[in-house]
Amino acid sequence: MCANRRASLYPKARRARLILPPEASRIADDIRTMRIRGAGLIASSAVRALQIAARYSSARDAEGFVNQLSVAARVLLKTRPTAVSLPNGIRYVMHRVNEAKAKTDSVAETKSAAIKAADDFIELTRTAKERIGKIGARRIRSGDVVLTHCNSSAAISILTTAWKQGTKFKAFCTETRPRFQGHLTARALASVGIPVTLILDDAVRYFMQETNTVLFGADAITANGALVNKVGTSMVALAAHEAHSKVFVAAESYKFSPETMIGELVAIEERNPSEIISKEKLAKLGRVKVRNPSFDVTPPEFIDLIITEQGIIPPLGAMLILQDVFGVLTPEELREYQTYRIDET
Ligand code: RUB
Repeated sequence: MCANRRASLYPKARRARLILPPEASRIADDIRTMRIRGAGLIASSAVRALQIAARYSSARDAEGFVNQLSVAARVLLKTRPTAVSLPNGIRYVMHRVNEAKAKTDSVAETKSAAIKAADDFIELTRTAKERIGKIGARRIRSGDVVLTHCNSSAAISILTTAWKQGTKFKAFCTETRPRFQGHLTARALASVGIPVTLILDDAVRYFMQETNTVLFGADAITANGALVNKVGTSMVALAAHEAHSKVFVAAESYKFSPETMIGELVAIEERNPSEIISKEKLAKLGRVKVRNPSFDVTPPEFIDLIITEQGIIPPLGAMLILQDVFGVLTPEELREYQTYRIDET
């Protein structure tokens, strides 16, 4: 039996368990099933799982170690397709592992480079969110009415920081169907005392007349400054544009997509229709198809500012962040980035 044939006999999750140590495999499952969700947490959790795989590796030389880790990286990359922070986190670690391997054959040294890189990335995600909170809080003013969509820890960091600094404002949170992540945002904002009103996604344009600021998180920012975020974001941004409300995006620099510098598109995840309607109810509708994209793309024209941990940029400044984080890609680096792409795994 050839290797491919044997592999295809295992269901996906079971195969992942064979490649990743159990603790890491659980993290992969949690990302896949959205027990772990939100682009920032997806990235730091996947990197944590990669670190666990590094620790458990029984490879005898640096090359074997890197090969094992690359296989683990590929499994993790497949867990969710849209959050660019995930491949960027994996690349952050693998780039440093490859650099270490270029200098030494020692498996111990290569392993410790992997463990350190993972710790560094996780720390980066923590400090970036804190900085975004501080930088973004300056853009929220007393009397503002801020509308949020979905559940972004970076956006929450801005609003809770502003509130704790004494800025008095109100918030509208959309429910964010079909998975109601807006409830999480409403709870987080209300828990620090912010007056919150939960609204239907469909009521956004109705309430836009009372709103002066819209704040989104990001799953990805493209080279031209477009935002990929929870489905519905572009409709909210369109309503804000029409009403002349400000649109801010909170996005850590590792959410900027390097592939889009060379014209690639960000993959949009389509989830199971059962999140929208049960099989039984659907059957009663007759011959009806259901589609459930989880994200959409908001053009840069509808965005006023992107708040990153490096400072605030207009959407057309996205390239500055990309060049700062990734540099101008040499053909060799480009090959390495493309190794850790979601859709090629
Ligand atoms: C979550 C979502 C969030 C971004 C940013 O979608 O769209 O706005 O991921 O979140 P899902 P954060 O629930 O499908 O993962 O700022 O926490 O990284």
